Amino acid sequence: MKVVVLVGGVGGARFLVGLKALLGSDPGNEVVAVVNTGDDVWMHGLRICPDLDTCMYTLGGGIDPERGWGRLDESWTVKEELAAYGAEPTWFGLGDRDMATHLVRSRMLRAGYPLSAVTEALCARWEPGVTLLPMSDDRVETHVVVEQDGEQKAIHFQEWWVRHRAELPARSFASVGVDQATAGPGVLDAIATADAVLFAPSNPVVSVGTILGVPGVRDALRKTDAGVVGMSPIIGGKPLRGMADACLTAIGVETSAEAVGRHYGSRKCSDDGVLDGWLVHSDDRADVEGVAVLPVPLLMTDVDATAEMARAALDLAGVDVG
Ligand code: FO1
Repeated sequence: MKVVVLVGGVGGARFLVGLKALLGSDPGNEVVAVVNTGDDVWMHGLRICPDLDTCMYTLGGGIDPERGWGRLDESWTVKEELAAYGAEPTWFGLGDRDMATHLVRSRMLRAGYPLSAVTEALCARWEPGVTLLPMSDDRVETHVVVEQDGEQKAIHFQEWWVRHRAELPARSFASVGVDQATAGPGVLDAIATADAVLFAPSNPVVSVGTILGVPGVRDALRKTDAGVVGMSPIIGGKPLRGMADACLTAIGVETSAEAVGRHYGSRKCSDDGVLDGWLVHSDDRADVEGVAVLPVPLLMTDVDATAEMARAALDLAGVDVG
């Protein structure tokens, strides 16, 4: 069985751990993660790919579980030395161990390797047990139009997210480069040949939303024979982690499981919707026309709980895991 998952960062990686635990034992099962690269950024001459690295480290056992990003047992000597030179940005935490990933990636990119080949090379070390596909090999960067001191300006998503903790009101988001981008190698084919396609409980605007914006992805989702099922990242009207509420507000979507389900829309009853099913947390309710809504526990408290969530999603997608 082939399961394709659209994922972002921390929440998406946690979900993949549970899905891998559910399917991992059977060698006939394959999990393919289409990973958001809209958060990617050049810093200090290095290409940083936060969501790819969070998935790779989390599945490969190198993640710092508290932060949800970067490496376990990290040190920050290079970061301190950069700050001593006044080398901006000083607000972005580049750990010494993490730096090796960015050095290898940047060297390969400069040598002409596409991001998908770089990711494959890095995963040869980490062995995530899940195929990680960048949503695109082309540069697609999320920039945020914010209001500061009475004027509007666009800043990189990482500056908004990390430096300003998403506290500057976001007026809109732009996926810089998306119109010229093509879906990464294997992405559209994986969606077309999947037995099920799942949307991880990732940020519906800047993670899953960014992937949906890559040319061809939305069409592939509307055409695939696979069941397409999402999971709400909003529980009880709030995001569990991160700042999805600030992102949803910026695009005029209410922060609720129902509103996000409606935002993704129904494959059957709308001309651009992508869902057949939508998991909401046990105590939440949602009515989404043309979408089968199922209340189940969505708290990824441990691997078993996450595996049960994955089982419910696959079941709703019409795939029997046994
Ligand atoms: N998030 C922070 O809140 N502060 C940081 O200093 C930070 C550094 C960082 C370095 C590498 C990396 O891969 C991720 C990093 N993140 C940091 C997380 C990142 O901003 C977010 O995880 C994603 O972009 C949103 O999913």
